[in-house]
Amino acid sequence: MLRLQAPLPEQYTTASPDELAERIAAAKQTLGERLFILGHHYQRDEVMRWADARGDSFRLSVLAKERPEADYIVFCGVHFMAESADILTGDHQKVVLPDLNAGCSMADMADIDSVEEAWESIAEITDIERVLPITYMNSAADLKAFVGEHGGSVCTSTNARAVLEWALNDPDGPQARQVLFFPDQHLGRNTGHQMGFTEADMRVWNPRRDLGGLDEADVKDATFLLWKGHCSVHQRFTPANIEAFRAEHPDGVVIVHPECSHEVCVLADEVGSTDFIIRTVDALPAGTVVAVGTEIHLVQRLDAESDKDVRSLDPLICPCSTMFRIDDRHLAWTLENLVEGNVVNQIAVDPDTAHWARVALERMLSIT
Ligand code: CIZ
Repeated sequence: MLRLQAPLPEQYTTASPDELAERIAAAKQTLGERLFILGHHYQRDEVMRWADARGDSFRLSVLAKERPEADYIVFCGVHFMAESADILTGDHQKVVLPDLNAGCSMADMADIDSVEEAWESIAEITDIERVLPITYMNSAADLKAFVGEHGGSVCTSTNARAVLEWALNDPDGPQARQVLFFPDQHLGRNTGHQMGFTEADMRVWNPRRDLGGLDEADVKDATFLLWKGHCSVHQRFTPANIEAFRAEHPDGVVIVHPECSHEVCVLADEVGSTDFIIRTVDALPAGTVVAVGTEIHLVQRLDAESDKDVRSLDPLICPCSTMFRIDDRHLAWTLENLVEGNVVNQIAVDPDTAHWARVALERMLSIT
């Protein structure tokens, strides 16, 4: 999706890191309680040092909601995260993304037109009342709204299993026969396996092909229709990375994110969300060598801030290039504009979309 960030004025592009740090500190002090800076786990350190709270996308949005005194929520993350914060916070709060080009390539792999088209195609050949749409938190607000309107739920990488159990197995839940899960096929597949389903119960829906590239029989039979989307960072990790690490560190521990492929997840010692990874590393004995399959800034921070030897599962380093767009220059520009009373890069979700997206988010909260 094209989101155009205007080039920054020269005073920001030419400033030294020290100068930028002084200016950010001064603006932050001037704005005081009116400002709340959120730092996603994948942010670089030069940005993270200014964050009032660190966390994953959902936790940060909830923290913003719990800070009604903050007029400005500066979300150092990516576009869908700022949208979620806008959906959950009060009308008087303005959510700002320091660089509009900080999108999420996975979220962009499912757009509302393709999802509506898929839904109509599925409805032509199955009982659509028994199909439930489930979207990962990492999706645009209009997809969350679609899900809310069609009785489904958002899920995070922490609660995907609970949400899918509710969708398919809970006697008090919707008792769906099938789920359309988007945009990350890997989270859907890994969670399905955890629940005891097999590949035979799953089909990948390719939005670029008629009927998702599937036969009618496949669409009718599959319990999981998994959208053909992926995270460019997590998809890079391979079974060969795990074999190489284990050969060098037989006592080492491998922890990966559920956005990694199923082949990688079955070989890992532990699989879980960013919060899970942080807690798991924390609980290991000091000195343990740990290979982590997630975004490199979180891995490096875990290494720097823990007494474990934490390294990337892929020695070739995997940064999230869109997260990386947020830097101290954009942060300084954003904050100094706020001091002047100019709200730049506000992310505002229209009221109708926000309403239905909130329904899907609240459904998730009521399940988990
Ligand atoms: O939802 C998030 O913040 C992401 C990107 C992953 C996670 O596991 O927390």
